[in-house]
Amino acid sequence: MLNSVREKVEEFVVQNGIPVSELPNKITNNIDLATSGEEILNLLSETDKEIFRGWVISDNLKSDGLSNDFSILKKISILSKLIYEKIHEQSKSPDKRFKIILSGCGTSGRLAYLCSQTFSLFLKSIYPALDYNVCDYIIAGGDYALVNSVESVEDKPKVGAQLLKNILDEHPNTECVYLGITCGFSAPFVAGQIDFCLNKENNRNILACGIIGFNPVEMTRKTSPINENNENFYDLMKKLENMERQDPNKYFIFNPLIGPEPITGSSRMKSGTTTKILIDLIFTKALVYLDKRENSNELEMLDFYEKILNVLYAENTKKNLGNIIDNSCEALRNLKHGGSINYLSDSERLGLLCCVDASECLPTYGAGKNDIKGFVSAKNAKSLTQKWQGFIKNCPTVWSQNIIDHLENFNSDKCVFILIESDDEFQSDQEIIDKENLEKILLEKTQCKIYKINLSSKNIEHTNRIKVLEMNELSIIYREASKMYSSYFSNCLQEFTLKLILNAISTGAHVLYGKTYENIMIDVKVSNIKLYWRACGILKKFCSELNKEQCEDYLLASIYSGEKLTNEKNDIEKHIEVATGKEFIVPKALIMALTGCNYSNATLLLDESRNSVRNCIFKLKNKIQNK
Ligand code: S6P
Repeated sequence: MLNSVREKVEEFVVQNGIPVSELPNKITNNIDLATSGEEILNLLSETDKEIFRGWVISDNLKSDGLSNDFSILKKISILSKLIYEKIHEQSKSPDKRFKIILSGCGTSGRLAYLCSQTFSLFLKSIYPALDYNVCDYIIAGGDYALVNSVESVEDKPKVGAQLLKNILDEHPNTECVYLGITCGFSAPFVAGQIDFCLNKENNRNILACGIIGFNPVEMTRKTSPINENNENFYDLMKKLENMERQDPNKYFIFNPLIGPEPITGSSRMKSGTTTKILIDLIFTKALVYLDKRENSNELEMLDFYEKILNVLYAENTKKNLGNIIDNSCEALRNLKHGGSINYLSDSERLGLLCCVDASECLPTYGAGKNDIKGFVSAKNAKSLTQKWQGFIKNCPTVWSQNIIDHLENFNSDKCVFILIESDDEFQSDQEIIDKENLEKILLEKTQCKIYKINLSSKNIEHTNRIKVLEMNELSIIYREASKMYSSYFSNCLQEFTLKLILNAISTGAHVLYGKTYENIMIDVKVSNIKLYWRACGILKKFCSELNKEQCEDYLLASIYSGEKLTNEKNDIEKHIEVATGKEFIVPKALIMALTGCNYSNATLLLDESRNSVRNCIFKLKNKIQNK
């Protein structure tokens, strides 16, 4: 007999056999038929609401959203109290060192970085004597992966465990809270770290070990052994679940069931947003304890996020933001005629979000490195912190050099420039480019379309060429958050706002451009184990008469360009190696599976549709249905 809502939802997911993180979302099933940015926003508004209000599975079944998942809220409270006690203890006796380590791959690692920086900097501002970052981060692939895709390291549990060990070794006698993030409960990199934490020999300085993800534990990945005992991620999660039951003050599984992503599997969206909210709440609540304020209420904090959703998806904003999405899509349609989408911020914190969103379009939508870019404005690269200088060297989508040197890149009316206006407290001592001057030059010397997104407390003037996305209610919300909690919380809310806006622009522009079929990005790159199985899942979804094995065979035929397979079929790592860098693997496999044609003919059919995967599949499906 199933009692709780959670049990019923979990049972549904397990019976269905597909993890929530890989399911298509019913709300956005027809997102590829949307004809405007505003229509896309209507859909995203519904899927984002699921984070707070729950995922509607059927007329009788709905999961708890963050706002009524009391077991998760309770865990937030316990962990934040522990963090508070340790920070407080350290502020009294500085030799008692304490560290929080956030870790993840891809977007999860990027959020680990962002959240750790915002929190550490804030702590330094209230405890000037702190001479190290209380909150540290690990990202698979190192800092290079902050703005580049390095999907393959995700599959390496030993690398994950070693990096965690390195931090612990570097800080002996430091008590640590470890929080791993893997939205799909699928990244072996994070599993390796969980395995490390659960091992008694390593456990001495680990005060707490937690994981964030958005699937039932039962749906944790069961393939890929993680350790010498041949245990897989699922085995470890079962252990963790057991330990959490026995010691709920030390072990934590944060896995609210917020429903599938608007673009199937794109965990940078809802899951990334929810990850951020969970971490924001844990840290904000710890700060409230430190401040000796009245006890805080998580529901009241969540209310701030929902208020922001309401502002973002209000009719007026939707119209203006929808317009930015439309023009951003136009820029993509005109890539050959100077079209491009460019974000710019003069805050390191928000600038990182810009660069991250832009760089995620490469692996998510197969975007080219010039299609969508993030800029951090500074007079010259040298004035940025060392970390940023590293990014610039490594990343094609981050430009911080004097933009004026690159004016020729914006000299088309199809090029869109989106300036983020903020009054950021954390600006470092970088030399900020004179924004008015930049605007003047953009206006006088280029033809690009210019938009401003106002996240500051000031009003900004609209002009003929500069359109402003003004959301006056935001500054009231931020101010209230700062007054009731801390300026840290208000910064978290600002990051949340910008993340949603940028995700909507980049997703909306690519979907309108025709990059998805239904809500599925078919042309997924097969660059790690998760994506290999996702590719098989896509084939299965569109060719339901085939069994799993046949789907895998079509995928392999495409990876090996129709040649006979000479490697072991179960050597997935080898298949991924061969697939890396190849184009249109899944679309070609799908064409072969749908039509029964060979690899060369699949290539021809795709060519005939000018590589528009959506058009090709659409035509083929119609043909098959009309037979
Ligand atoms: C998803 C993004 C990926 C994931 C990464 C980690 O939109 O492109 O880089 O963040 O694969 O996934 P997970 O499930 O371990 O958080």
